[in-house]
Amino acid sequence: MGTGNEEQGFTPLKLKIMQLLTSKAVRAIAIIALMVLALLGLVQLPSASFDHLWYNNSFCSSTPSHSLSPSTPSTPSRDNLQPDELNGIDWSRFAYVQYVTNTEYLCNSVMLFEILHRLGSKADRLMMHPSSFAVDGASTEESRLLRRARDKYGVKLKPIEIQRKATSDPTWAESYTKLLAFNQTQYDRVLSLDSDSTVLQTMDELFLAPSALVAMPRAYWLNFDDRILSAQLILIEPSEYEFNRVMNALNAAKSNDYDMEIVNNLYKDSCLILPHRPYNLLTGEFRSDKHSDYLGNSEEGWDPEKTFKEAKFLHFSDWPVPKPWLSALPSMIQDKQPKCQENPKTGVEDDCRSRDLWLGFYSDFKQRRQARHLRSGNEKTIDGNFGRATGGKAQPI
Ligand SMILES: *[C@@H]1O[C@H](CO)[C@@H](O)[C@H](O)[C@H]1NC(C)=O
Ligand SMILES: CC(=O)N[C@H]1CO[C@H](CO)[C@@H](O)[C@@H]1O
Repeated sequence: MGTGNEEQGFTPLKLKIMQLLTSKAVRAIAIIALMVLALLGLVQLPSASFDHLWYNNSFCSSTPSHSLSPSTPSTPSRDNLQPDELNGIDWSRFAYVQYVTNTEYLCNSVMLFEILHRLGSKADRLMMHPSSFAVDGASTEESRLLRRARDKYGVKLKPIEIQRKATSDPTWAESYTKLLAFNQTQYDRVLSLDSDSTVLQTMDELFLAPSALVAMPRAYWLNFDDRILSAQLILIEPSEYEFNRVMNALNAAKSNDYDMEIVNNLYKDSCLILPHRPYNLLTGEFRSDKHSDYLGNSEEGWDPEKTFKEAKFLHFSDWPVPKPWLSALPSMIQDKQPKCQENPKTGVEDDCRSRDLWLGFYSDFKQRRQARHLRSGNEKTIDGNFGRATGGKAQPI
């Protein structure tokens, strides 16, 4: 019985282990463990190549990639392709475009193209200038600036006829010329920028926005309920058909309907709305005490530095302060510059960030313009053309 006892003592234990090993729970655990191992193996191997594709952002590439379709021998080696080529983006189909009607705006336009060049923007740069401006073989101020734009900043020059109408306000009489951007059908898409502005960051990504004949931001500073579109920045798909529509609207326009009214009438219900934040900031925002229209909500506090950092396109608009290439009286600046804000902790009005940024916008513009004067070696002429001679005429927004 002793052995029997022993055996009896041993056997149940062995049996228990056997039973345990074959029990549902252990089988289930084993299966799960195997599955986890298998999954880890499966996930690990391809993950590197997915990362690779994702990093190169070529998931939606029109160019087939190695790992997805290895049997395309005619495709150039992926190592020889730039990321943009992998994405199938041909930036020469797109252009930043500006129109110029006089020497003063020519200088502004060259300054803006200089920024786009300096920031390394990828799309073409196209300047529509009066055909009366000679480019080569002349030593006029205009030809010097046009050659600088072409040779230093890679700007393509397009001679055009200024579009005028006998309108009531001469400030805008030539602004119809902007609408010639609709006629630049050598491009799939153009981004028209007003030149009384500063580009703070490139806007190449706008050319890849969903297709729309016209895309514009709102004039957020105007009456909110009117939902007016701002023509300071217009993304256009040029076409003969749309150009004819625009020209017909121009010919039929009333004397106080300018480029902005024309594009609003034609596209207010069909255009793609671009966020005015960050694509259309006014310098005047830094003087305002109400920021909810720009911010798009009333909860967010005004942070001038954050606004400046996120903005891509800054338009000079501070009526009655004159545009930055005209000289304002020091008393005007003193009077109209942004007020320093009260620091809630100390009660002292020592938060002057809005004012410092605002003064910086103007001095930056002046300095860049000045630098251009000095480099021209022809300071007197330019000063006569651009500077004090214009008498600081202010333009309303
Ligand atoms: C529009 O473009 C066409 C083709 O380039 C050109 O012949 C025509 O003169 C342009 N129209 C205007 C008003 O610039
Ligand atoms: C063509 C290209 O840009 N290839 C890059 C894809 O991403 C890897 C890094 O994940 C780079 O090493 C390649 O140069």
